[in-house]
Amino acid sequence: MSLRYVTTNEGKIAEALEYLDADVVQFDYDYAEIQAPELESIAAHGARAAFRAARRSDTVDGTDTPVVVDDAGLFVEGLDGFPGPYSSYVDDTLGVERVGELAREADATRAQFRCVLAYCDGDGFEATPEPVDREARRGQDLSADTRDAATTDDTVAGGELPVKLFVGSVPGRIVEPRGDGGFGYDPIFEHDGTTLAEMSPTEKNAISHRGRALAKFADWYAGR
Ligand code: ITT
Repeated sequence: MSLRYVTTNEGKIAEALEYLDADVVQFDYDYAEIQAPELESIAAHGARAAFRAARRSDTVDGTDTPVVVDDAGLFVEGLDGFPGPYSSYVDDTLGVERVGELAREADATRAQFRCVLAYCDGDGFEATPEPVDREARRGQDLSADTRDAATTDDTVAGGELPVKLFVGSVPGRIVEPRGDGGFGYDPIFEHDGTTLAEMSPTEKNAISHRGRALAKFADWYAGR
């Protein structure tokens, strides 16, 4: 059965294909990202929304198609984790080079990249406890969660759709842009003297946040 990799970013698909021999297809579904301080909640929420959208769009032989959402972010330590879960918005507004300048001007160049993969197939399995900071989300869109829990079509016995999370991270530092490969923040993120944009896709996968999360996911998925 094919696996839908939920992203609008083709760079992510290219990296994912190196790990997953399953029949992976890109599911270009731009799910509304909730505002939350950690990637885990955003990815889990996205996986449930994407699974429901995939189920609406087609059901192969009466079997639901599994989905995996990939949410990533750059966390600059000396800037309190900025841009973190807002990396996409900040890329679109300030731009990657400006983020690099801000970090260097503040002499805050230690950083890490994090990636969270969230898997959902509509079946019951031992889900990952999902950290949700209710305080931070007070007044935000809690209604979606309430609706999820209340709609029988979206639930399995015992609660809302289970989601399994796989996390990967890589430490590094922010430098002046170098290299033409990769995408997003790759040119300003250096690991062991080389920016991610200077690495081949295989070299990046071997050390990257996504590669680490994908390796864990591929292991688990092979046994499923
Ligand atoms: P989707 O949400 O559709 O998957 P996106 O590119 O917006 O696409 P994210 O929200 O996960 O994906 O990414 C947040 C930002 O971080 C965005 O600007 C990406 O380009 C960037 N990013 C994600 N993974 C990256 C990686 O491996 N290397 C460099 N930048 C990355």
